[in-house]
Amino acid sequence: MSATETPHSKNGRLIEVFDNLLDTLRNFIRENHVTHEEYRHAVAFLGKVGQKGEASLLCDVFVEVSVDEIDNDGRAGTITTIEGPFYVPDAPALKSPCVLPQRSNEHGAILFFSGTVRSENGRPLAGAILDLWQSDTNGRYSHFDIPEVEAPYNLRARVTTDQSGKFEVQTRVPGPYEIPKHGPTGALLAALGRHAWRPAHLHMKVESHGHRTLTTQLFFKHDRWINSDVVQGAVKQSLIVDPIKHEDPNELLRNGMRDPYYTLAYDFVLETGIGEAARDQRN
Ligand code: MBD
Ligand code: FE
Repeated sequence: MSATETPHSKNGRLIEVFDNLLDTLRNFIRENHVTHEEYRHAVAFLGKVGQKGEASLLCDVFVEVSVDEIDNDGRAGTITTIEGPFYVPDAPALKSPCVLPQRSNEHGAILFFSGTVRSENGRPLAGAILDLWQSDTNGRYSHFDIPEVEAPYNLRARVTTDQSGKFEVQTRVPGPYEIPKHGPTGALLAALGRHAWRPAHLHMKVESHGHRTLTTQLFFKHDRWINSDVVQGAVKQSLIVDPIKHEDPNELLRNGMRDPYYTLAYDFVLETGIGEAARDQRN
């Protein structure tokens, strides 16, 4: 160990937890009398998960909820939920009000998503960043299910709040997401006799100087899968919203809208404290 390394350095942490992980795995093997054939089967499965690029998908579906729970225990402000496998950093930076990047023929009902970002004490946070990402109406994520060259950062943006901490974004209502059936994660779910659907959702990271970054999602009340998310425990009551549908022909005409559209208002509250970057530096 060099002089600058402490027991809290990355290796120190690895050394601290690895033995325990091994103990847990070995106990699991003994308790369940895992056969050598089963062991080989599991190793081959993990190989396929890597080969098909599903490491994050598999882990996020089955275990990220526990990491979110323990890492955000006792946290103030808006409740968190998992990040999932489809976040892409460095999405286009846009100033509110704005329209999320989308294809010229983007399908799905238009959604106006607005709200205020506040601190724990109620103070509106001007210049906060709402980093948004979501699937399209068919449950497809840009850069993953839609090739990046076809639609770079489609339905992704980092939106900056205005002087009063408000944001207003025009996007599309996302569709439910089904984990691909042809991959190992989908095959595992099928073998377990479980469906592979997530209810439609909007993802966001909300950050502001001097506050702890919030990673969460919003879900829709009337979604077919709202009570049976394949990611068990990811949907939380206070994250379920019910956008207002606007379909009165006169109202549409007045607002220059061709088709019915939705509006959604949701405010975010950030825990006061140091942000992720400062926390990393301290550790
Ligand atoms: C998703 O869209 C998602 O958000 C998670 C957590 C897992 C699989 C697909
Ligand atoms: Fe998602």
